Parts: sequence; structure tokens; C-alpha cells
Amino acid sequence: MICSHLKETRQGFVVQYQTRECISVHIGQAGVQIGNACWELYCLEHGIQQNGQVSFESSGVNDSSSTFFHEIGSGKRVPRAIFVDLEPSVIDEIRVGKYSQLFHPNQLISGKEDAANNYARGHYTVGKEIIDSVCDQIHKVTEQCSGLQGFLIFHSFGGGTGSGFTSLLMERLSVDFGKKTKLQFSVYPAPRIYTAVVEPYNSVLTTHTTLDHCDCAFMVDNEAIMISVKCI
Ligand SMILES: Nc1nc2c(ncn2[C@@H]2O[C@H](COP(=O)(O)OP(=O)(O)OP(=O)(O)O)[C@@H](O)[C@H]2O)c(=O)[nH]1
Ligand SMILES: [Mg+2]
Repeated sequence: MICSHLKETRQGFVVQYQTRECISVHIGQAGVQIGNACWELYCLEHGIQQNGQVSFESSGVNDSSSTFFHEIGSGKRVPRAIFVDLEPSVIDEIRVGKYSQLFHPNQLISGKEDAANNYARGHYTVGKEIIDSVCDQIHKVTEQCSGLQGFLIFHSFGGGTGSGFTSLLMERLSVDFGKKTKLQFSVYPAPRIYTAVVEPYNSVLTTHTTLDHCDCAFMVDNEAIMISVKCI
């Protein structure tokens, strides 16, 4: 079913537009922490409060938030997002954080042990145990979309989850949603701020696997980010 909305322009014309939803998937520590910061900004941008309710001043002004937020019965906006990590501590910060009420608990998926900076653990062993529940949840989020545009994947190249699990998920998304666009936002490892010496290996392995599945990748150099942050 294609869902379309009527919207009045500043000139007074009524135009019909179709919702084109984007689903964000935040993977591993870097991906989840980026997501935590991003969703706070999206909420501020669209006048959405920490509990998902639209603040009085912005209600009814525009409906562009529907690309990123799903509106449920009570008028609450729920992010079209899924957070995944193979260990719980980073996602627990969202569960108890300021925006804990914004997300449905099923959107926050964590395992018991991480991939220990090991691509193979993220892709073949620990990651494999959690992939089906992640895909099920993604399917549930897609069912709430009327014209899905594609997926935004946030992760690091260097972590075991960020590299191994991301490539596994990209393969699955290609099988399940063949033609949908997949954009990656990847934290590129920098020699001076490594957390593990194997990060370059993880990066090569994940690049090799995802090359066929990703439509466009936006890479952020971690050292450059660090320099920018220090300058602010
Ligand atoms: N810019 C930025 N980089 C991060 C952040 N968290 C981790 N990193 C970088 O990500 C890489 C490590 O990957 P993580 O995302 O921590 O690892 P993971 O995906 O959780 O995988 P495992 O812990 O091995 O299961 C290193 O290069 C870190 O510098 C973050 O919040 N911001
Ligand atoms: Mg981790």
C-alpha cells in the first residue's frame, strides 16, 4: 500500500507527497554511540520530546519527520531505528538514558559477549546467534513503512561487531530487500587512536565482504574527528 499525504505549501497550494522512509541500523559501540547522539539531534530538529511526544510549538507544522519517525496511536513518534551490539553495556546506556522512553525495548538488541575485536567472531560465531532476531526486528520496522527508501548503517571498521556483524547483516539485507539502497556511515580506524592492533585487518575484511552490497559509503577518519572535536 502506498501511503500519501496532503500538505499545504507556503504559497497556499495543496500538494500530495508520498512518505519515503529510511531505517537506521546502529551496530557495535561506535555505531550505537553515534546513534545516541544523532537521534537526540533528530528529535530537536523535529520538535520531538524525550518521550516521543511532539512539542506543542511544532505540532502540525510539518510532517517531514515521518521519514525517520513512525507515529503510533497516542501521537507518539518512534524512531525507525535499530541498535545492535553483541555485548550489553553500550546499549544499556540508552536503556537508562534520557531518551530511554523514545525507543521500544525491541529496538535495542544486545547479546551477552562481544566480538573481542575479532571479525570472525562478529561474522561467523557470536554474530550468527543474534542475526535472526535482528533481521526479524528489521522486518517488523519495514512493515510500518509505506514506501521504504533504504537503510542507513552506522558502524566502525575496526571493531569485531562493527566489521564482522555489519558485513553479515549487509549480506542478509541484500537477500531480503534486494533493490533497497544501503548507505554506510563508517568510522575509519586511525593509527594514533587504535583500540586494537587488528583494526586494519578487520577493515580490509569488512570492505571486501560489503563491497558488493553497499551503494554508497561515507567514511569518517577518526583522527580527523578527534582533531575537530579538540578545536571546538
Ligand atoms: N568516533 C568514534 N569512534 C569510536 C567510538 N566508539 C568506538 N570507536 C572506534 O571504533 C573502533 C573500535 O570499534 P568498536 O565500535 O568499539 O567495536 P565494536 O563494533 O563494539 O566491536 P567489538 O567490541 O569488538 O565487539 C576504534 O577505532 C574506536 O576508536 C565513538 O563513539 N566514536
Ligand atoms: Mg564493542
